[in-house]
Amino acid sequence: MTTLSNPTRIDFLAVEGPHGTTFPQPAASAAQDHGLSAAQIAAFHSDGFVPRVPIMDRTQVDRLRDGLEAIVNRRNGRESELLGGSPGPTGPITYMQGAWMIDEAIHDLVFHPAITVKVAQLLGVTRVRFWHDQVFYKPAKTGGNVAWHQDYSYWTRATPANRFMSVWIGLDDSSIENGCLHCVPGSHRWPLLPVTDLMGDMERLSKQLTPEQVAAFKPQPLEQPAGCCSFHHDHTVHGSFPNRSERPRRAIVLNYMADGTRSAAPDGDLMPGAAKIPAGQPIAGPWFPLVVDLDALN
Ligand SMILES: O=C(O)CCC(=O)C(=O)O
Repeated sequence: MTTLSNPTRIDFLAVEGPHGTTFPQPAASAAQDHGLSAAQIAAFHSDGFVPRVPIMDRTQVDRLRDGLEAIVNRRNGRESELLGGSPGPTGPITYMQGAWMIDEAIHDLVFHPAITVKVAQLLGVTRVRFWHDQVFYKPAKTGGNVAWHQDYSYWTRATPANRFMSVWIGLDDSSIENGCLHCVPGSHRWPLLPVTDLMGDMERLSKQLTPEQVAAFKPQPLEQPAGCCSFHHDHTVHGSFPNRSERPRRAIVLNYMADGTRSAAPDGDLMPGAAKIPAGQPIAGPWFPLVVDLDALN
């Protein structure tokens, strides 16, 4: 168990970069060290995801686990600032948004170059902004499934599509037994499917698929050690099965977008509590910080 240095009431939204020392920024010259290989980038474009990418060491994993457990057990003290979901335990999955605003290490993970440089590469852009965070915490034995879905079907208030990247970060070794993430290879080329209830049953999406999509529906389990992440495209169909194991399966998901992505929200509301961004305007500001600028690093 590491010691938490999480001073109360730091306005993390005002801190556009790491606040603590868990995830230091590299010297500009070292940024290239964080890139993916050509084979990984090719796999992403072919499959719509890249699994098992190491991004942190055991000390960093422990610090994130401690921060997450403090929130889930309501020891953080700022749980009321969470945006969506609940610190739990509320059901088969504890789901929340906004943990990055109340825990220093989760905040700093958003800016971790081992993630952000790769996101820029996969999106084929130099500047990337943060979109939002999510926690999917499946407790031992009782953790439930996450129904098949495409992320962009939830994000049509921002435009255009194909400019977003989801990063699934495991805080535990994840396996088929404890409900690892599954992705459907090639589904990033499918059109946008209707929204399904994330906590609904796994059969729901199949009713929306064409016979060709049903034939191509071959989900791949993304088993990976704690401290690794996977990247998936905003149209990649993904989901996960229940946790049947004796250990939890905890994950933080960070969602990013290419700089220049615009609001398409008729009322300007992109995130509860955030300043409104009228439809047509670029998404920017403290809720959506710039996390990497490769031109500035090179
Ligand atoms: O953690 C899971 O099982 C689901 C994650 C997910 O839906 C996502 O990364 O968008």
